[in-house]
Amino acid sequence: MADFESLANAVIDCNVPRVLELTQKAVDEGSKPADIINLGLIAGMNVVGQRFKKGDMYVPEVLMAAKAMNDGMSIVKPLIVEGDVPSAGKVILGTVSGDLHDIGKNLVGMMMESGGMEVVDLGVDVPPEKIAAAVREHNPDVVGLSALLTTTMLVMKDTIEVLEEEGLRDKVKIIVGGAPVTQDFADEIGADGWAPDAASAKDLAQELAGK
Ligand code: B1M
Repeated sequence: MADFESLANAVIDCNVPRVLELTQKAVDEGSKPADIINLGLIAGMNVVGQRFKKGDMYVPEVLMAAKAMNDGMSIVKPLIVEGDVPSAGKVILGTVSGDLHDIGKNLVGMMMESGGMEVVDLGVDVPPEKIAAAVREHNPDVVGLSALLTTTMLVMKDTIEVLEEEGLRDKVKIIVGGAPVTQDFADEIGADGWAPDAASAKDLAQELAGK
């Protein structure tokens, strides 16, 4: 059997050459793509998420680990047959209108992808109407909104109102986050959840997607 534990450890250590070597070895030995992803690459990234949550790992290390995981994924992805790796849910993600901060939002997206979720990232400065259009087009389980400014966090409320007006609110769960955003604020604007960091956002999105 392939050495999935060493592969997971190579992701945790952000060791790209070792991730590539062990992923290729697992493929050559005939391991299933789903096992390489779940028992090796994602298992490693899950540990990274837990350490980040506890403050034992920092943003640059998480970004490097995510890169190592993605490099490994690029070997396995072409081998995946549809249905091999069930999706843990689909998320529309964006930084709200007027706000250009995307480092945290990108980290949230990486964590969600590493947790097996499909992420449609709309980028930064995303107006409510664009979120509504994306909900109609992609039919996601969860909408994730990020804001870093005390002024732009108010656009989260506008976004929820537009989704309500367009009859889309009940089709999705909405989660919010970013430095100035709190659980109280999330409750006040009628969001379904708030997460303080990227790893918690992934856990929350998976829980709300219920897959
Ligand atoms: Co800006 N900026 N910035 N900035 N910036 C802050 C946010 C600020 C606190 C700095 C300060 O004054 N101390 C301040 C906001 C003050 C306020 O509103 N109360 C500020 C300001 C004022 C501004 C400008 C207005 C400055 C100016 O031009 N006068 C301007 C606004 C531009 C705009 O958006 N329209 C501006 C511009 C910029 C840069 C472009 C230079 C750059 C952004 C680059 C980029 O993102 N590509 C920038 C940066 C880097 C910062 C700081 C220094 C760092 C933000 C960051 O990336 N943190 C920031 C000060 C600070 O936070 N120390 C600051 C790291 C990141 C990993 O954390 O984004 O919090 P964070 O994400 C976390 C969690 O919040 C959570 O998970 C992430 C990972 O754990 N999270 C979610 C985030 N989104 C989530 C979504 C979820 C769940 C969790 O669910 C969907």
